[in-house]
Formats: sequence, C-alpha cells, structure tokens
Amino acid sequence: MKKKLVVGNWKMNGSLAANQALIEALLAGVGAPACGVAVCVPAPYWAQAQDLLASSAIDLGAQDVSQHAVGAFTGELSAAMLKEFGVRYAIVGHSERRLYHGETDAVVAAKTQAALANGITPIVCVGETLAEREAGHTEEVVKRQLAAVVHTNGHCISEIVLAYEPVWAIGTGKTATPEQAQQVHALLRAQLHAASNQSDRIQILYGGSMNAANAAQLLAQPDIDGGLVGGAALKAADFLAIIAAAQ
Ligand code: G2H
Repeated sequence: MKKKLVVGNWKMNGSLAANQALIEALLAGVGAPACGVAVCVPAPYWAQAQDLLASSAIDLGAQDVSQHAVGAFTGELSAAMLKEFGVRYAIVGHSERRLYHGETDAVVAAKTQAALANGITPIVCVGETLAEREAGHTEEVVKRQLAAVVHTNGHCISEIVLAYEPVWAIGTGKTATPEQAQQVHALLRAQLHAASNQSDRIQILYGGSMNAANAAQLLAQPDIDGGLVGGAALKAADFLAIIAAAQ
C-alpha cells in the first residue's frame, strides 16, 4: 500500500521563537511515523528549520518556487536555492498564489518543471471555487488544472505529489465531506492513470480545513493519500493527531 503523506503549510505565519517551539513539540511527539511528514515553512526560516529538522522524520518544504533558474527576478526564489537548504517539497499552484499573484496554469506548469529539474518534489494544487462548484464545473476545472502539469518535459509525472484543495474549504472551517473529496480524487486518479503507467505511485493529498477531528474519515477514503494542512498545522497537538490518523 502507498505510504500516506501529511504536509503542513504554515503559510505566512511564524517567528524564530514560535517556529522553534512548534518544531520541538512536533519532534517530541512524532516518533517514527508510518507516513511521510513535511512542514512548508516561510523562506526566511528555511535555515532554522533545516537545523532543527536535521536527521529527523520530518522533511522541509517550501510554499512556492520560481519558474526561473536565475537572474533579474526580484523577490523570486529558485529551485536551486531551495535545494541548498535541504528543501524536499515545494507547493506550487496553491489557490492563494493563483488568486493573489495571478498564477496561471502555464506558470504552475513552469514551476512544476523547475522543481522537478532540481530534484524538488512539487506538490501541485488544484481545486475549484465555490462559484465553479455551484455551476457544476468542478470536474472541468480540476481536469484543466491537472492537464497543464501532466506533460513534464522529460520528467516523469509520477514524481509529483498532487493536492486537491477545494477553494471554498480553505481556511473556512467548511471541509469537503469525505465523499465529495473522494469523488474528485477518483477523477484525478483516473486522469493520472491515463497519463502514466506509474500513476499509482502518485500521492493525492486533500487540503481544506483538515483537522484533528475530520482527518481520519478523509484519510480512510481509497484515493486520499494524505493531507495538506494549513491552520491545524500551526498547533503541534492537532498536527500530530492528523499524522496519527494517517498511519
Ligand atoms: C488549504 C490548507 C493548506 P487550511 O490551503 O494548504 O489550509 O487547512 O487552513 O484550510
């Protein structure tokens, strides 16, 4: 059976002191998890997190990566830079990046390529807005977003992690029901299957108000291979409970 993966997305939260306390509490409680675990911390704290997480069961992730390799791109962070800090995963195409930074499917595809080319595993996010769901366009939207990254120029699509994050469930406390999430995960799984004979290896995470109370039911669905966790990843006890539910 595929190993599950639980990833914390801290978003723009944290400080040197708060990060240290959170990571130390996670390390004290995580033990030897049967699932993969990662935390995606804000870039200024990569070095701190790299030190604290060294030789632990928790991997380091970034929340974004530039599509460019090097040069005059003020504020951007290249995949090679991520690599120097021991970053294993990079979230790409999070709906907050698509919405607030105008990231298109083409940009998300370019970022996916840049990550793969540097040995970073992209966590590619797809998901529909409430208006798109209510208009019956969920399938069309997530399929279009996934289709944009399926052709990875010499890199195997099976090297990505996919995350389904319904935009209407993000940080709202409104979680997709396990059935709603499973339905979309199954669609995505079928699309991956058509693209690669290695698709069974791809972990498809659910994200959107996953918490200690709802994680077990979501993670019990056949096509939900883990979680991308925002708010609940900022509290050690909650994040550890989600990790425990993913064993
Ligand atoms: C979705 C998720 C993490 P939250 O964005 O990526 O955040 O769990 O707070 O909804």
